[in-house]
Amino acid sequence: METQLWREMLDPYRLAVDELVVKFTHVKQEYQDARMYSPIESVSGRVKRISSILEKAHRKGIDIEQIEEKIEDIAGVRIICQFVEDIDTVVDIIRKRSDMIVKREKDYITQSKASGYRSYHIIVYYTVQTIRGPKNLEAEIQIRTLAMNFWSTIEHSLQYKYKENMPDELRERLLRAADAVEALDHEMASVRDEIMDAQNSNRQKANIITNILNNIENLYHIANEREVTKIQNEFFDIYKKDDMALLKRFNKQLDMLSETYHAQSIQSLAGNFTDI
Ligand code: 0O2
Repeated sequence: METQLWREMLDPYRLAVDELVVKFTHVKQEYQDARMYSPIESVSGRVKRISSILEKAHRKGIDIEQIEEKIEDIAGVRIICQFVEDIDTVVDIIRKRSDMIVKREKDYITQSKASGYRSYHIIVYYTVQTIRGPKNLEAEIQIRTLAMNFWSTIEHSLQYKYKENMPDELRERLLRAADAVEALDHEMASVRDEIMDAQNSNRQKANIITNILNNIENLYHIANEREVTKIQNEFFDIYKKDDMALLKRFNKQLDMLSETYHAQSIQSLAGNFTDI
């Protein structure tokens, strides 16, 4: 196939990957805006390289005309989660969406591959709008934990290096590493609640500090400079004490003061701090 024809064929896949990455990143954002723990840690995507498409077609005995029909991962999106439990939540989110239809699911987590590879794959039908009209195509969504991703990235580069000739000893080491990854995920799951609490309180602290700094900045424009400097120094003293209760009380007082000046920070106006 000529380069121009490849480009024409791959263009809608590029659009699909871009759209899907935006959509899943937005899911993460929505959780964060609602101040909830996000089951999505990060999202990335890629369109399969022509050389990889050709290699896969050759490996699977697929004719060039059947590439779009038979290769399901020309468009690929990867969703990384912190914990194994989060994978189920993400799978549910995908199943419930109306802008993608699940074609099939491959659970390599309960049934890992012989290589030790673990991940959850969902092949979806997804429609993009192009100047030639709508195009329905397939995309593969890989969902895995940070630990699974670490393993598979390393193993993928080794596979690339050795092709079919990976030394047995290395293969065994990778299998042992895969077991260690599974144990790590299991161990992390048992402290998930504690980790989530810690992350939530870090996020809450960061939000309070942002709110305080916004309020101080707004007050600088309208209030007496000496008074604002005094408030700022007071904030630094409290900040150094690293006491969450003091920080919350100071934030509340500053919100009330700012309200009298009509200088409340946008975050507190949006009701972001109703429970602090
Ligand atoms: P690349 O370079 O990542 O694009 P099948 O369902 O078996 O008929 P397919 O497409 O081979 O068809 O399915 P499978 O096995 O689910 O593989 C799809 C993708 O999952 C692979 O794409 C890899 O990205 C990833 N994958 C599968 N097995 C492994 C593995 O053992 N190690 C690693 N690191 N990744 C794996 P490609 O096209 O093989 O590769």
